[in-house]
Amino acid sequence: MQYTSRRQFLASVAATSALVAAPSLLFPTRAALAASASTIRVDTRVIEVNGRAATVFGLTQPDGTHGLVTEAGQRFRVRLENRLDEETLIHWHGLTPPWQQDGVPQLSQPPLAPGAAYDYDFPLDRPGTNWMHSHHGLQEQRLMAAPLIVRDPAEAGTDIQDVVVLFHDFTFRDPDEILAGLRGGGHGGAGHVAAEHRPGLLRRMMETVMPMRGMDHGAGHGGMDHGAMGAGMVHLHDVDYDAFLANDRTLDDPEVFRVERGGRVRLRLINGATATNFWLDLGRLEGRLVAVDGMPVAPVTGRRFEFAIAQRLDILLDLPAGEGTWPVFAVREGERARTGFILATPRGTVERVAGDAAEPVQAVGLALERRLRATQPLALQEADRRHTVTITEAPGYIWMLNGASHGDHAPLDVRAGERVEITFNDQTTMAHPMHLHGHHFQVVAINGERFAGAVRDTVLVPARGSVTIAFDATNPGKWALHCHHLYHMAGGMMTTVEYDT
Ligand SMILES: [Cu+2]
Repeated sequence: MQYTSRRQFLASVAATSALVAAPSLLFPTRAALAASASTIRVDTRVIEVNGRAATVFGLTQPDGTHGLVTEAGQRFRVRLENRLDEETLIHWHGLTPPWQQDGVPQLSQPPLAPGAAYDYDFPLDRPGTNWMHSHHGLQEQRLMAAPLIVRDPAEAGTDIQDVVVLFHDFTFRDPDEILAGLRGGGHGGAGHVAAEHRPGLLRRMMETVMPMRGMDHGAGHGGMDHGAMGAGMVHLHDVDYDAFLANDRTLDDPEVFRVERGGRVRLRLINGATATNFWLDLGRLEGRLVAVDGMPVAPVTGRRFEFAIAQRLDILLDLPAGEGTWPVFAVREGERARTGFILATPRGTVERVAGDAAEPVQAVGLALERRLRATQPLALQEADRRHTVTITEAPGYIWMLNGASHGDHAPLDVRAGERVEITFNDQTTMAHPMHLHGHHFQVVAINGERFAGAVRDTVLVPARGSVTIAFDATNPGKWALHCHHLYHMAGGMMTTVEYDT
């Protein structure tokens, strides 16, 4: 949670023995948590990426903490201050507030004007690894995203070390220009040959016709990677990136978390990328996945985990006895590009790790999703109402749910108290991470095959496939339901679920 600067880190390495005790010091006491509201300032900050300075956004407390750690049973009392010279609004991804405090501009509340502040106040019933991010324009691409960790008071006495990492995809370019390029607006200019400067649908049609061409972005990104779904070609990426970040850092200068010899670690991992599905790669370690999107699942043991946009993974690690150093990676699907961080014991030697994986990884699919089982599933119940949401795309980078882009959409009709099922039917060549606000849902079918899967808030709907989710309509209001790929959402891929008490 603490974003340590390189200077601070070097200073703390000098005091290695103190670092072993540090985890408990990183978290405020319960009394301190209860005492007062937190302030989160939306501001700019400068980070270094690939040796260049980059001005990005931040969501920072007055003491410099990026994001927020709090505890279930407390109220979420946060003053959000907009210190930018533009409007903004922050969504608390994974929380289930009253709908007016959900942070979606126009739908929940007006955007926050420059210099304005807003006080959020609602109960926090549930622990979980969540995050906060802008829901305004394309601000999320410029790193307006931070962890929002709700700890379980029942775990307060345990000596599990939390390691919180937010992953992101980074570009030096202006996100508005990227979107204009995707729309075919001709913002490419001389010398720009990036894939996204061709209209998306046209490019994808070309790929379908010429599957063996090298396609969009260079190294290791051959046509074979796209065939993972079987029938027809699947398209993975709309946007090229300059870097992938883990807590703002690349593998040139990764964050090093000092861990105890033989200790137990809870990785709280957040895919805060705008347009990148990752494979989480534990390297030489084996871990137990115990929660997705902050909600507990029957443990799944493994070394590599599919990790779609906006999802969270909580992974428990029992470190080997003795000194050691363990890099943990997030690799972009279909490519070798990766980012990561390092776990190291007090005397573990931190060596440089390669910026790219040896081989391109596969497309992210639903192999893991099929294996997940909620430990707190929805009650067994027939659906009172069933909706189908069909996903389509039109030239000009227009993305639609049930044939309409956001603004022209018809809200999905739901009544309070109902068990609702929504089947996402994806007719496009891309997978879409679909996120429902204000509720947790259970994944109950993939491609029509029923099972009682994970309870979560974001699920990847595969290209040309379908996923069915179920939820109980117990939080009346106006809720966004959208693709969490930022450029798809900007292209119209959002509808709403609306119901009264
Ligand atoms: Cu999408």
